Amino acid sequence: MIWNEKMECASRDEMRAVQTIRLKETVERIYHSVPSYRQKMQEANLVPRDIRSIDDLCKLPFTIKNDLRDNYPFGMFTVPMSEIVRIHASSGTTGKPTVVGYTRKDLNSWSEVVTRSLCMAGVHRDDIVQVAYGYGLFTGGLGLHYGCENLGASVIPISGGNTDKQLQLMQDFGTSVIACTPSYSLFLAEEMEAAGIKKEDLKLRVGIFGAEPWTENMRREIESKLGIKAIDIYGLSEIIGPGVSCECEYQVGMHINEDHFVPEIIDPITLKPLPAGEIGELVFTTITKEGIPLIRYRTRDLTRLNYEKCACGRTLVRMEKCKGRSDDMLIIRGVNVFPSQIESVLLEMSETAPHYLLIVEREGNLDTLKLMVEVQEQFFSDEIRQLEALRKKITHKLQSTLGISVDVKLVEPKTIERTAGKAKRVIDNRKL
Ligand code: DLL
Repeated sequence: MIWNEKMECASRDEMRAVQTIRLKETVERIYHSVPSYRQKMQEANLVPRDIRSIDDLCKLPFTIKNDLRDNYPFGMFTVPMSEIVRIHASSGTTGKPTVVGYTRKDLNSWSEVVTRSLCMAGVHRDDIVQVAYGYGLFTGGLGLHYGCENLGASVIPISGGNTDKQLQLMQDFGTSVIACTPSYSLFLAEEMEAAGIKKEDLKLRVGIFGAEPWTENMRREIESKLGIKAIDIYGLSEIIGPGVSCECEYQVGMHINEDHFVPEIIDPITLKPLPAGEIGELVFTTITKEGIPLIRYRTRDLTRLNYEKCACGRTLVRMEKCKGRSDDMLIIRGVNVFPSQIESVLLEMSETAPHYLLIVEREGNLDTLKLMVEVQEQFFSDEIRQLEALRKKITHKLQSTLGISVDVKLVEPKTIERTAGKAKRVIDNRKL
């Protein structure tokens, strides 16, 4: 089923007309209510009336994650707080998270795009959807939740983790759709095997997987182990959360809800737009958002766009599976982690030196993050108890800053390799 045929199957001209009207409104709104963005436009010698059509989008200045941090927490909101009905946040590049606010209209648009995504995935109102993305500041849980309710499916808001309970409810409630990170779905499959539960014993038929990159090989593995169709869903909290784009049953690219989020692909070095079909950095402009509309937000995700009509009948442009990032953000068990966040924790402590190495592995189907960090000469001790106390302190600080557990290993001063050029801080051994 196509949820909103008018928008999802519009002709290119119709779509561009809608985008033009909405872009102009958005630029007006931001220019008059976000001083930092107005300043950027002034520096580029632009006023809102210079933006006459969607083709003028490329004249506008970019927005980056640091702009949100510099205006922390609410400085980029364009409505008074009395209009904001929900706040979410995701990791920033250092200590402070990136905060986003939604008006009631924003929440409705969000439900709309998630509902469209679920329909693309072949989910319908008779389905029982187990939402195993985290509920909380992360947008995954609540984003999927309201989309399912809007569709009329039965949602089980179990949130992430608690694998035994996940499996129990899956059997007892007859869950037909699972929504979680792709790596967690493989973990569930492993645990099922260990518990002697066969895929034939379950009613699962579709998985809605996103929040982290995954490959076609992983898709095949998930599909065969769980006996389901594995659908890729993409989004980021700055733009709205999950539902920015999603695959349809044909699984050849994710349809972008471009009447809400206008995509561009740019060269991350020259920042110039690239022609359709070339791989580059994905940039989004939100054109319906009220709480925190963003102009030309650089996602740092690398992909390419395909404007051909899809076999499903939708004309919404498709983005390919993400090919990586143009920055150093890692996604560990669905949680965004910047090496710089870890560095700031280490720099705050007098006992550690800013020489460290992060090692990411995939053990079974779960990501693990190991930190090797040098202890300062004067704190390096022969007494194991003291070192263990320091290790625990770092582990605890990292857990509260990043929201995930890190396996900390203290090493002697001057043992981590120094390089003359760019330090290699991260070794990612996952085969993604
Ligand atoms: O991960 C929103 C989300 C929740 C999407 C549930 C899908 C499902 P953030 O925490 O802000 O938001 O992280 C956004 O995660 O820029 C990508 O790098 C990555 N990402 C999200 N979906 C995918 C995907 C949510 N399907 C960042 N494939 C994005 C690859 C993804 N990477």
